[in-house]
Amino acid sequence: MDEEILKLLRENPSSFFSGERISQRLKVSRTTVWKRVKRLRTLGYDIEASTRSGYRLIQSPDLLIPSEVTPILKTKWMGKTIHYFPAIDSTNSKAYELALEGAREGEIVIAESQKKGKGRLGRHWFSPPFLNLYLSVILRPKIPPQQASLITLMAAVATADAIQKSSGLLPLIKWPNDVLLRDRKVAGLLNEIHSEMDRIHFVILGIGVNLNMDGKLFSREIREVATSLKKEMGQPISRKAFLGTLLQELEMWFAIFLEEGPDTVIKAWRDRAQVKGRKVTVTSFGKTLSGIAVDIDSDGALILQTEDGKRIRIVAGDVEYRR
Ligand code: BT5
Repeated sequence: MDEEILKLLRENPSSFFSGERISQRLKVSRTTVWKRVKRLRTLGYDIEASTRSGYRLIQSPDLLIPSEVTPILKTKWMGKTIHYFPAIDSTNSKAYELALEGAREGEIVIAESQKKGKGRLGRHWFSPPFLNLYLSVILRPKIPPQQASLITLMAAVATADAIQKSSGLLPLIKWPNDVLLRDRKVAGLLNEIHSEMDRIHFVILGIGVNLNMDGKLFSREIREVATSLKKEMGQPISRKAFLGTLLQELEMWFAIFLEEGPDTVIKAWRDRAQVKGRKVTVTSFGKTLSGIAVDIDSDGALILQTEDGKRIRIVAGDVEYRR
């Protein structure tokens, strides 16, 4: 109902909408309307109330609720259905559940905070409320499961481009799923797939981007390794505008991936990752290897040249850059 009240108030932003008319349109009592307006105010909506004239929306907070996000979306199909939660365990887990129940490609899950935000390998994604972006997109690409990691590369390119367009800063992608600004992690991606041997049923594309989190708010665990757009730009960013840009980039890069095949995505990834020739230490399935990153191959695996000259293909793991 909050959404409907806001919709009515937005229809005529400069004038008052009487409590009587709102209650008739929504078929609820005037007391209910007043209670809802009070609740919206606690969320940060500046709503003027006058006993004679009714209600008027003065200013909206930067929330990611559908009625704030939908009007600014320029995508064709992505994000047209938004599942919004003020707080949730994990947007990826919710999107997975929805996809199992038949949610369509392009439906998205957004939360203002996550209690159990997921990183890879059971790690935690720090997700405090109302500051950042926690997004999961349901995709149903008709590709074999071996190509699933290319979706991660595609999403990393889209996320890096959204960051660059929104901030003017130049991010760097770190294999396989980090986006860095000045060597610190500003965004992380977690893709989960549901598939059979030769067919993907769906991919959940999970993206966390630190937007307006101040340095002092970072948990101790990540203070030295993480950053946010606000920290790097020195000013806050509109979260809904960023979400709009990110969804546009994702829609575009996903189309490029499906229409042109992986090569264009891999080339774009290479341009934004500059991994070639980097000295790295890789941890993969409990083993640690050092060497020089040679490239990524057509399936998105990292090719490592070890110190004894062997070339090894790494399909999953963590990379640390060495000087
Ligand atoms: C990732 O894992 O980077 C994937 C993160 C994906 C998060 C999104 S949010 C929306 C969606 N729903 C979810 O539940 N998850 C996805 P990984 O490469 O394993 O990195 C995790 C590590 O990054 C942690 O162990 C910390 O060291 C660090 N970290 C945790 N929170 C962070 C944050 N907010 N910013 C930067 N680094 C963080």
